[in-house]
Amino acid sequence: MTMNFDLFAPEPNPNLLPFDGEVEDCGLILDADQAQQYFDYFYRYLAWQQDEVLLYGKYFKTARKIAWYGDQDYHYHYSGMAKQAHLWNPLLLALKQQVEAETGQVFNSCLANLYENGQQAMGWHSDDEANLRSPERETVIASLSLGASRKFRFKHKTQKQTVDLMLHSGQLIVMKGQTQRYWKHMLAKSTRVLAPRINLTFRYFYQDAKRPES
Ligand SMILES: O=C(O)CCC(=O)C(=O)O
Repeated sequence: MTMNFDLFAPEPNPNLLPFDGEVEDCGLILDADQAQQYFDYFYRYLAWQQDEVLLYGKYFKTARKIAWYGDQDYHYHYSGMAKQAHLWNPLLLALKQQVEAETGQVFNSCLANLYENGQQAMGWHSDDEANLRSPERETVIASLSLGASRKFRFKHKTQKQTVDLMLHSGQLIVMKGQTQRYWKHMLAKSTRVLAPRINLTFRYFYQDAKRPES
């Protein structure tokens, strides 16, 4: 069964998921002008670079670009790939503080994604790496959209349930509780979307997490 949250003017909703996790839709936390100004600035000034992913034993550069920022120059090594966070850009830091005030959560990093158009997307995955988990604190990821509206989807890992919603410019959702454990998410492709979109995912990164692959 698919639940569809396709409202054009998103209303806050405390939980979009039917079970096994929590995705809070905080609605629009920026008005259209603010969202556009942030979009224009981040599009121009964040340190965008193509991401590299390992698929079936081969490295690929993604079409979408990423930029990673944090309280420190965190390092992340995964399957032979090394990534390093930049120290906060001042405007991104101000927005992080606004998101912290909206959500009551603390974040120490932000992974930004840039999709130039609807052909650029992100496949099914969950953000359940060891560096995002702690026995003391549940994984909370706040995701802020800027620019073109895009379809975002959740799929339960063992049941047939899916949940779809449109993400609009200025809209904030928060993935928390058991969401990363039981659900995957993805950003769908669309031939109709020609405009770019930036997504900011505010996260808490544990630099010293023990990972089996490190
Ligand atoms: O662009 C989006 O909304 C999805 C981003 C995402 O899934 C991620 O950063 O893990």
